[in-house]
Amino acid sequence: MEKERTFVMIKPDAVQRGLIGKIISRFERKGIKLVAMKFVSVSKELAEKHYGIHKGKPFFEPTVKYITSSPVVAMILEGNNAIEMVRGMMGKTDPQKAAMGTMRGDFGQFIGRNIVHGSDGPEAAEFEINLWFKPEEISNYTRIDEEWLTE
Ligand code: IDP
Ligand code: MG
Repeated sequence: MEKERTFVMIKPDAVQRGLIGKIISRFERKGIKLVAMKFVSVSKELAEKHYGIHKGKPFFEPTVKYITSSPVVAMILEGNNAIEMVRGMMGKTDPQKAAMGTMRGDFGQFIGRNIVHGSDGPEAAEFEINLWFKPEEISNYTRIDEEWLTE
């Protein structure tokens, strides 16, 4: 399995509902490594770039409004197969359809308030990491449990 980095955002609804710790805790207990993190009041410009591929879709404007409505926690997570693993932990886009046990399934109710974002593939991960973080904001380090996470 390949070591990957992915961009994750704890969205405004989760920040407002006091779920930051619970969400980060799920990534920690899974053994995914945090390599960058910051609390961000998102500008309209950044939100529009982040959701650029959805421009023109009916949910584009409301989603930009949602993401800029309150601060978010932006993170880069690293681990084996991290992109797909994080998507799996988040669950389907619509919390009504997301399985129980996933973050969206456990914490959310509506597609327009779906708790968390994770890059959907390697290209998106690269684009989003570069959009949200400067290289010097990323920490390269080894966690003491890393050798116990793989065979
Ligand atoms: P994803 O976040 O699971 O990758 P996308 O289809 O990429 O889902 O959509 C990006 C975000 O836009 C969603 O997470 C959600 O916040 C919002 N969104 C997507 N579809 C809808 C919708 O039908 N109604 C309201 N918001 C939506
Ligand atoms: Mg997406």
